[in-house]
Amino acid sequence: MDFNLADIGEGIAEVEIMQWFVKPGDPIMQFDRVCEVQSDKATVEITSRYDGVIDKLCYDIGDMAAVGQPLITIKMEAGAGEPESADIKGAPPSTASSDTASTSSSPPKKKVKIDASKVLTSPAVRRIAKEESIDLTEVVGTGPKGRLLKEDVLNYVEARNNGTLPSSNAKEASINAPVQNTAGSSSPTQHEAVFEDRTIKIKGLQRIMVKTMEAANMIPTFGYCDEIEMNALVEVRRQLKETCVKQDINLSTMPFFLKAASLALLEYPQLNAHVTCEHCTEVTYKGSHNIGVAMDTPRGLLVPNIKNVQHKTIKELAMELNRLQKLGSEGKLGPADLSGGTFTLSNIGAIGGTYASPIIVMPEVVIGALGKFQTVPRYNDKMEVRPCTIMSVSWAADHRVVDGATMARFSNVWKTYIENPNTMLLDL
Ligand code: CAO
Repeated sequence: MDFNLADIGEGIAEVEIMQWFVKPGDPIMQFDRVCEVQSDKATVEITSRYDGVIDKLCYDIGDMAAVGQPLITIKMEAGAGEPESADIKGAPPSTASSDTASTSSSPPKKKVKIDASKVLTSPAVRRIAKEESIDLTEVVGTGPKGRLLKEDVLNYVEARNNGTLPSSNAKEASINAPVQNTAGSSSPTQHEAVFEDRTIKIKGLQRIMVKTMEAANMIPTFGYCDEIEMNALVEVRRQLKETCVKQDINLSTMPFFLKAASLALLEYPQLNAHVTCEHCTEVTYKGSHNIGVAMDTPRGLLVPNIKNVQHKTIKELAMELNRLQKLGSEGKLGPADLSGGTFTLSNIGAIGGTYASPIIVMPEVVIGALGKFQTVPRYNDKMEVRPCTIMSVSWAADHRVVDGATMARFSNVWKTYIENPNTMLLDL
């Protein structure tokens, strides 16, 4: 029978197949893992709802699977003893594995491809292999019990890019000459640039980004930029940082930016809103300030949000941000943190740059990009030059529902809170 991909919520219509945990011929029971899929919201493991034997996988790794369509087909009569034939039927005759090559019932030369999901390695290494479009079964593992280490994959990538990979069957060749593939055998040319065109399929999170960004780019956007003096905030943060460190909390400037945004949104609630995407026929002013933070993660750009910023202290915001950053770096951000945002800040300045042109996170109506802190000379009230730490902000607002004057007034309020962080105390 067909096993359809269930609706995983959040309006997700399709997901990418990241890895299969089963292959045709495998017996499967309810709650056994079938595959891992990825949407723009999260990576999710799909488990079986039936007992039986896997008959067919309907997609290859990297394919987009549609919600409601068959993911696999399962033979419901378990234990019929047919796994081997199904296995050979489903496998292309390419790389040999030592297991299958020695199966007595198979012709001696018959080659059955090993399932990449069975290769002994970590999710991080799988991710690198996926990004580099590498078949894990082609790489020799040098870790304990043949475990595939990160450097095994990186060495493989370099060898491939340098054109020094054994041509037809890298793994077999490497098994015959394992010394050449160890981490210490870097060739002097390994850091040389490869002056060749490379065409790479756009998939995974990037493919999802293509769709969402194309749609967001249709929004008529109003841009507004300003400069913020950061001297006072830098000093306040310096004073509070030590206290937070003792409590194992990393206090960056972001929690202050988030709190200032929430306080300013109390005055301008029309900027904390959702619009109906396609035709913008309705706008919903959102009750909670669920402020998204654009995050540079190993998976790419993700925008988790901190819920109810209006009810949180700066310390609580720091703790939430720490939690989200940890999950982001581990690739574990889930739908609960990635959905429901109402307004977004993107601290691209943590990487560099002064001004930016951010793209609205639909269906929200405003995003702000923060530039790099820079110490520059500035006049004070007495026309004396003094060093001043400046940060730029670049807002983008959906001009269908937000006018420029409102955006500017909101920005002024936000700026005043940041330039005078003590004033936030009055409103906490
Ligand atoms: N200018 C200069 N330094 C900055 C800075 C800025 N705008 N923002 C942060 N820093 C500094 C911090 O002060 C910290 O240094 P110290 O601890 O020594 O003082 C260091 O950079 C690291 O900060 P952080 O990244 O841990 O903390 P954060 O809370 O400021 O930022 C986050 C968190 C998630 C916003 C950030 O790590 C990030 O991912 N930014 C990139 C966002 C992005 O990619 N936007 C583009 C979206 S469109 O593709």
